[in-house]
Amino acid sequence: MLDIDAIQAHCKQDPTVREWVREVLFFDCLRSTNRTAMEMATIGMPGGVAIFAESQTGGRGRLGRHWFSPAGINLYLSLFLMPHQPARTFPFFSLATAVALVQTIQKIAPCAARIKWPNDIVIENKKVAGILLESVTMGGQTPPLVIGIGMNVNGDDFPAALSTTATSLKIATGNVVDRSDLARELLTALSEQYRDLQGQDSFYRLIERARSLCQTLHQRVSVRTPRATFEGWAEDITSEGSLLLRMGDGRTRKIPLGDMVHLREVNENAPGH
Ligand code: BT5
Repeated sequence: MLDIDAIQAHCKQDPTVREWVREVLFFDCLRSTNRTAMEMATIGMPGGVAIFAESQTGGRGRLGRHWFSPAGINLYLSLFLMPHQPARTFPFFSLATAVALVQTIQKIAPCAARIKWPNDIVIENKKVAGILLESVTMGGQTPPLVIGIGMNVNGDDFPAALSTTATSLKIATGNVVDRSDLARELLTALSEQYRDLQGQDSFYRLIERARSLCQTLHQRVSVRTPRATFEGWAEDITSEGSLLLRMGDGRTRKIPLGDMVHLREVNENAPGH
């Protein structure tokens, strides 16, 4: 079981975490932590809530996809925030979350974890964590933001459909990882990254960090947006967080963070899809 008291105490004591998380809720089993967080958001509850579940029966990925969520071995977390920032900046929270996840893994379970732009964390090309951002419009008010994180920590038994594309920290390092330590470090890293989004040059610094932790760059990729699929050479992450693709005809195309629905390497049975 997660050490609820230790995680709650950490959130009260760490001043940076306190700015973002004022309440931590734990559930044995939820349909989806994101669903619960979105319900809180839509009935107008105040933000600053972290919701953990030991298992999920309907864990969700993007576009109605499912997140495999067995009990007691992994992390399923949603943060419900009211960021006081325009909704157009929300995609940067996704990148900031990815950076925080890699930093946390490097600290608690050192291994070759990298960002698969924009919202997967992979180890040797297998998915160890996924991020799902959700929001709703609230009739002119600042919209809430729900950031869902699923991380495979000590699971080593995946359903057949995921057996070649998913991994866990335990599989990658050979060690059982203390999930409560991981949760505390993660909340600190997330809060630090989100705090940094508020400062001057903040997006610039985030992009620099994301570039250095990103495995998507400098290879051929296929990117599916809601409008079309683009194939090209992933050249850079631009200052707006877009993926810069060099197309076959030599021209470049920017795939905005907010447009990003799906990304996989060309000619590869890539994770997550
Ligand atoms: C994501 O979606 O990667 C976002 C996943 C977010 C899950 C968290 S858990 C806490 C919070 N509450 C929720 O209900 N959701 C969030 P996407 O990029 O669409 O990837 C989904 C795909 O990843 C699936 O179609 C599978 O192929 C694969 N997948 C499912 N479960 C997995 C797992 N545990 N590990 C690795 N890959 C998985």
